[in-house]
Amino acid sequence: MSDFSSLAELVINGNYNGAKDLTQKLIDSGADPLEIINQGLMAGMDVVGVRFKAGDMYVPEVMMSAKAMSTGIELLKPLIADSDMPSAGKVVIGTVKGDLHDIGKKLVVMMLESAGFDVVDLGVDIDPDAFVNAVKEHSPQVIGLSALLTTTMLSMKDTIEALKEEGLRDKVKVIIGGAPISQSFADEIGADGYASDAGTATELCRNLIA
Ligand code: B1M
Repeated sequence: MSDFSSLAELVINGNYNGAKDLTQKLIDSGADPLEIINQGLMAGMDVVGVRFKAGDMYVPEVMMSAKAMSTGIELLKPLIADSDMPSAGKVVIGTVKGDLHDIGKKLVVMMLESAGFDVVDLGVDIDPDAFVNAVKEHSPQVIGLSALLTTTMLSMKDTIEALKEEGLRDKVKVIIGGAPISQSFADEIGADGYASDAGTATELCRNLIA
């Protein structure tokens, strides 16, 4: 097994000390930092995304993998010029107005960051105007809305309407997710996509940006 495959395996297993040591070893041996990211760390997180989606990995394991990934990234960041740092795109994300649930949303953030997206996490209880302002400020390609309550999912529709009123709807893709959300609800309110879990959300963003 190559060192890159071993690093991917350490990420999959959530072994952050191992991932840190092997990343350092690869740096010391002169390996290209971007190859360490793409063929080692990100390759591992891609597998995590697939396994999580299939129900073969659970939330605490995914969090350990994300920690292993970011431990390696922290060592590599100073070696990579900002302009060389691979970015898959920019996503603004938040839990909608009236809703304080953020565990799942944080998981989506971690998976997106691990996949190379720049993520602006607005937090929880975000009203439509705040989403609109964030789109104006950050110009993301995708905006992600999370809701865990049947009473707050309607705020997703309000947010899409607010984007339309400000003439921003054509400039940004809207994806939605959370336990009570479904594809038919996404279709009903005119969202660009629905993801049932963090791995699918990452795939969806990749597809929408491509
Ligand atoms: Co609340 N809660 N809660 N809660 N809570 C639920 C959601 C509930 C189903 C429990 C129940 O009754 N069985 C119920 C909602 C009922 C409904 O509306 N259908 C409920 C309720 C009623 C409430 C309160 C109203 C309770 C009260 O005060 N009377 C209150 C509301 C507060 C508010 O938001 N205004 C409340 C409060 C809380 C806590 C604060 C105590 C806490 C939240 C802590 C926090 O998040 N920081 C809490 C919790 C923990 C839960 C449960 C137990 C767990 C939610 C969770 O974190 N799941 C939940 C019951 C349950 O789901 N079993 C419940 C784990 C997480 C990884 O999954 O969030 O689904 P999930 O995220 C997944 C996917 O949905 C998806 O990807 C994630 C990872 O795979 N996903 C996205 C999520 N967002 C996405 C966005 C995307 C794409 C995918 O794109 C943008």
